[in-house]
Amino acid sequence: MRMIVSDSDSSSATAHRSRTHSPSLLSSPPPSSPSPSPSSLLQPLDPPPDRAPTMASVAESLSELDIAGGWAASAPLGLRNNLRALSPDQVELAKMLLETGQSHVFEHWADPGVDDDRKKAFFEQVARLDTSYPGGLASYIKTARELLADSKAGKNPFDGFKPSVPNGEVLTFAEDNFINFEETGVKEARKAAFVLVAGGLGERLGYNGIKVALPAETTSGRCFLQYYIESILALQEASCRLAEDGSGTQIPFVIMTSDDTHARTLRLLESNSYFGMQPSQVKLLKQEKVACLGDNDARLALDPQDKYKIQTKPHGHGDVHALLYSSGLLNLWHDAGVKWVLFFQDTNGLLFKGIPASLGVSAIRQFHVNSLAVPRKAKEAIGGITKLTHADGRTMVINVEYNQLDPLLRATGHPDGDVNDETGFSPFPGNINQLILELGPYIEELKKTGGAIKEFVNPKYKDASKTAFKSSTRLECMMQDYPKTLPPTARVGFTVMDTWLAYAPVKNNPEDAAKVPKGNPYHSATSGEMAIYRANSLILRKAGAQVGDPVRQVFNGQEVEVWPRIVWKPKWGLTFSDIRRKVSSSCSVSQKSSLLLNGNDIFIEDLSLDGALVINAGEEAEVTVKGKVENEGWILESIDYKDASLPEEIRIRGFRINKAEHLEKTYEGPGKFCLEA
Ligand code: UGB
Repeated sequence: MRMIVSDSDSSSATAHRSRTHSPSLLSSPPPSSPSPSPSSLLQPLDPPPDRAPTMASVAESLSELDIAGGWAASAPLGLRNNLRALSPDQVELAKMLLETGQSHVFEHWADPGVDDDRKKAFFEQVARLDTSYPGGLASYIKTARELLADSKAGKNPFDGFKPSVPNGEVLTFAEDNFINFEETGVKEARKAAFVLVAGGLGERLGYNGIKVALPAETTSGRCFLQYYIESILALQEASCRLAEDGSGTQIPFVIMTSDDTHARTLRLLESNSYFGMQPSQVKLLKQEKVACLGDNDARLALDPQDKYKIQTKPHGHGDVHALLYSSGLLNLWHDAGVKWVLFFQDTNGLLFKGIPASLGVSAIRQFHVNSLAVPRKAKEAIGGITKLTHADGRTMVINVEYNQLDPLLRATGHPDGDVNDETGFSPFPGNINQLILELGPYIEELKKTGGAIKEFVNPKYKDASKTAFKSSTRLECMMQDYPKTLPPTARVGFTVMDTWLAYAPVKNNPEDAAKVPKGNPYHSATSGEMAIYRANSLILRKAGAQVGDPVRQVFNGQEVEVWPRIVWKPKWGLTFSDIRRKVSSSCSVSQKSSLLLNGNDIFIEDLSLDGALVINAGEEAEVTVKGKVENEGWILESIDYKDASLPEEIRIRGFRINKAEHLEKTYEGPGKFCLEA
């Protein structure tokens, strides 16, 4: 199915600049005919025959635009010489650029007849930048000028606000209230939609592919996207099973992509049959980049390789709200009975372990906004959830980004800034950027804002005079800033969970990770994988199993705990109650072991494992596992991340698995089976 949200009539040759946000919205499977891209809004040289303006109408439009005198008289020569070759729309755009102080973009323009294709492409790009930003390019430039002036003046964006530690729901895994919240969360899941923001390239990670294609761990080799989809499907199945009316629901799944990630994300889905999801369940929304700014006057930066092109950079994950709103999906979901929208990021392999309980918190506490959080180490590169109280009495509970928390604290009577307290952690819970929004109030808010999120600018100045930038900058926005415009009546809360359970992102390359201050998390591919083994081992321990203590090993210069490599399909263990039902206290798994559970109804009874065991069970196979399994197992071997003969996804971990020996059993079913070793 193809979804078009922008007004397709606006693709006519004579269309005037639209003031609505019209993103490229692509659904999956890909449309059979090409989507109208914003670039099709302008067709100066070869409009379709039925839309082709006549010579007389062009002349009329141009005279209306007054290209002979007025504004055009003061235009740079490069533009003036080309004016008569431009379409009325292009003239309009040129005028807007001059009015917003951008005449420099035309200064080097060649005479008519030279570089005409590049000039056409220039206007297509300007039209795209104009239509894809709420309020248009002029509004972008105006905001940029204001924010750059604030930045130069060193203005604190939180001026007048005092930070304090807010109250929220703090959960401890496996306690009774955690189990109750999980149960409620699973019931609610059939009324949820999931949104993954995956437009970022992950430059910090130094990986050339898209991050969602990286294996979350290398024991099963399951990539992040597969893990997310299988987890959503597991929730869908469990939730529908509990539905009183017995109705089946398909949980919608949106992925926000960008030009950097779109094609590869689609390819990953298609070449893996959407990892078991119905293609119609998945929608890709592509965010556009925004124009770069070269100086404090918000003069647009031209691409150093192509003077007919404006340099662009990503606008940040905050785009997701405007994209969702303008796509029309939110209303469709609302009409279909969806109540919750869950937002999440691209590389957290523990993500879904915290989802059922936090969705339960949203439902029971009736939170319009629920931010998931973990205890935060001071200076850790995650935002802090903070209560801000203004001198005039206004308050809000909001994420203060990691680079802003320290200056804010110092400016408000905390001379040491962002430091740990006596618990060894920052008093501000760490934002892991998983948000649960209640759909009804979310739609109401977006009707007012169109999904526009308060932006910020972060120029890197050449020197203390703050008059020049080291490189061009741009405006950015963050999805967690959504609550900033909410009224004080909005129910904004958060849920804190144990880090070991819910948060292990993969963001840093090996060299940077190795330099992280001692005691702070590495957030690397190495630590992300080890965190999955640790969480699964700790969960099995909580369920009663005896799981060997970890050993400490160094990979890629990072010292990590190596626990047994226990991995299961999301369907096997969606909640703690599920897992407890499937594992008996008389089983044991030694540190050197690997246990891979590829099935749903696998019951671990009196298993004693010292080696590697793989169990594959079909949908209708119920397998009970008993006895002693001993073999050489799967051994972790250190590798050098600089060894270019190895694949990048292995190098960034610093180890590979040598599958020396294992026992593998497969049960297709239907039926009951017993593996008695
Ligand atoms: N992303 C997009 O989809 N589009 C963009 O334009 C940019 C990013 P980063 P960072 O949980 O660890 C966030 O770069 O700077 C996607 C929070 O702001 O990984 O580490 C991208 O694909 C911070 O408060 O974000 O900071 C990825 O999925 C803290 O919570 C996601 O956005 C931190 O994450 C995040 O991009 C964290």
